[in-house]
Amino acid sequence: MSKKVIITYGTFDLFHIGHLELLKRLSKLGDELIVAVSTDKFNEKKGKKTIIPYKQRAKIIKAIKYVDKVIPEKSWDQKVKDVKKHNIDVFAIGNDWEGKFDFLKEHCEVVYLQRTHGVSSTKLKKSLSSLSAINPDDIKMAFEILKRIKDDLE
Ligand code: C2G
Repeated sequence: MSKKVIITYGTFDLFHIGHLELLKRLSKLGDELIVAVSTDKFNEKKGKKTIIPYKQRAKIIKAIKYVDKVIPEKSWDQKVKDVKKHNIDVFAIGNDWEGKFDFLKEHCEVVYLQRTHGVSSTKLKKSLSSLSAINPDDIKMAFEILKRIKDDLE
């Protein structure tokens, strides 16, 4: 009985529960899960600025127990070659890409999985940048005011 091989593609920046849930569900679709992680150069082409560099993102994904192999994603048009090279049975990705990779149906099964709601790397980046936008002196002043109120209440 030959192994059922699954492949997916992604940036996986600021690894979060949405990524983990997706990898877990992907691993249940077959016997071997290959993850193509977008390189920093390719992300620039995608117009995405990542916080965690490629090497570290690839290492994090490889360390996830659901993942068997990590390959680099360097271009939009490598998918057909990858499907043939790795004898892929199923191409799967989150449904934010619904329909975008149907052209692969000629070569393998194509599955779009429901994304996990309420979490995304973009959201995390926004929170981080709004946090870092706060002036430390303002925080200090806020604490002093709170302390004075507390003292007054005692
Ligand atoms: N994802 C999810 N739930 C979230 C966030 C992300 O299921 N809350 C899924 C996405 O649908 C995707 C994977 O996690 O399948 C990785 O998401 P990104 O890192 O945002 O990947 P992206 O930059 O969209 O790259 O060639 C395809 C691209 O490389 C996809």
